[in-house]
Amino acid sequence: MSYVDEVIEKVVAQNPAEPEFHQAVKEVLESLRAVVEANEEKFRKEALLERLVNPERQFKFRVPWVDDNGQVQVNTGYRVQFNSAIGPYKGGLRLHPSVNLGIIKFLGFEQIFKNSLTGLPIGGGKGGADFDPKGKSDREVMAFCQSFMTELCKYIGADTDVPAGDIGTGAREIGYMFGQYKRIRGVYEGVLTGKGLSYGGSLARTEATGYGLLYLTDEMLKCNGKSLKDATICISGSGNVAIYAAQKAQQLGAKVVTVSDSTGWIYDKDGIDVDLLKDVKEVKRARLTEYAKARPSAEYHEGRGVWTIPCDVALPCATQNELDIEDAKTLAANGCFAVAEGANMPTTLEATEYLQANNILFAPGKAANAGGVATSALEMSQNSERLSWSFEEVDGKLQNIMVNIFHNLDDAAKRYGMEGNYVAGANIAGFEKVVDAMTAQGIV
Ligand code: NDP
Ligand code: 2IT
Repeated sequence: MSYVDEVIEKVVAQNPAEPEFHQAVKEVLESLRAVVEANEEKFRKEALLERLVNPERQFKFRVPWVDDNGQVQVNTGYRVQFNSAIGPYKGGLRLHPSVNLGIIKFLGFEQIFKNSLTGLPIGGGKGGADFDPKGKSDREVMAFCQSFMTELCKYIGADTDVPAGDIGTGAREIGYMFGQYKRIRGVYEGVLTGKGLSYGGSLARTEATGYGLLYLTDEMLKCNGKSLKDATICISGSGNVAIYAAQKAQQLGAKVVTVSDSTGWIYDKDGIDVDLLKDVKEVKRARLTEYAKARPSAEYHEGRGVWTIPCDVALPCATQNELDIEDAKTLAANGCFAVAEGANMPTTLEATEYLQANNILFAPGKAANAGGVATSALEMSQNSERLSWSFEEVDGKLQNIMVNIFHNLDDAAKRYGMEGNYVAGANIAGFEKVVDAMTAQGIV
């Protein structure tokens, strides 16, 4: 049996009931076959792949807090410190009822390669809890965040592990967590990114993932003789990534006609009104029905369905496995020519293969959404030098990073005779740097 197949089998056997983690490992290792085969003897001897798929360490902890009725609630918190070969662990904190160890491990594993692709010195990690901030008062969110950080603060630090936002963790949650870290540890340091501008945050971090997604998509289209100008775009999600993806898409001359949340979706034939969407989601924290009420051109539909609307470009920006094989077939039949992942692993393996086989340009999340973590690394740099850069300076660096990422993965795919396969290109380019650093540092 090949080394790749052996390791995939072991991962499935040793990590039962973690289907998302299996999926992420399979996607990466399958596309690394050519690289692994070229170095099989050495990699096997050094158990390189086994070391890559096993986190350096992981924490699971109790998070008790008191709700507004005086009732004690208990959630489970996680932090997986996956790989520190190229820098301190870096990755977000997801707060969502679906969170479990397998989800955090899939996200942490993806983060290793994503962070490597940014070209910046950050290792891979991820964390979170099965806490649902939706419908909670600010006081309840604060109580949860303080309890969560009371435990997490033992394992993180500006030079060891630097968490940030993800689903359910935005500026409010980062603020409460930062306050508690500082109170317990007694140090004012850049231990979290995505901070508010008044206490060490970076301009353009809020926009970075969505903007970066569009910078990379724009470059991918240009290099394939296409353009975002006048393109019709379907976006899923209506959170941090989706909102700023829609904003930048419009700035680049495209028309965004859909957004969604966990209960329904909007088709707005006149193009999404981003200011209204921001008011509904960022200020009122309301459902998309509020958007539809305020916007005569918008239709609201229950359930899922954004991929049924004909589009040129699809940008899944909500959550994992939200674009399946049936969606891929519908997109292809409707003439879609590019899919770029704003979310982490939103496209199933089967759907990804279908899109690629039908010559639809496909940019995987670990490249396409790397602008968020890249800008987090820029926030770390600013915190270290105790300076703040202008919006234009950060945004300019972000653009360069995204364009470079695209060319790195394009080149890596070409080097291995897989031109146009950006999934393979991203995995190979991300892997090469991590392997080089792991090899240089010996068996650790
Ligand atoms: P937010 O919490 O801001 O928004 C998430 C959006 O996705 C909401 O509209 C939410 O709807 C929807 N959503 C979440 N879970 C589900 C689900 N199970 N089914 C249907 N819809 C769902 O998160 P972000 O925008 O920050 O994150 C979106 C994706 O992007 C995630 O995959 C995240 O890992 C990834 N990402 C985020 C980065 C960042 O910097 N924030 C960086 C790189 C990747 P509702 O509000 O109804 O739950
Ligand atoms: O998935 C991701 O890259 C993020 N949620 C952002 C991580 C970060 O450290 O900014």
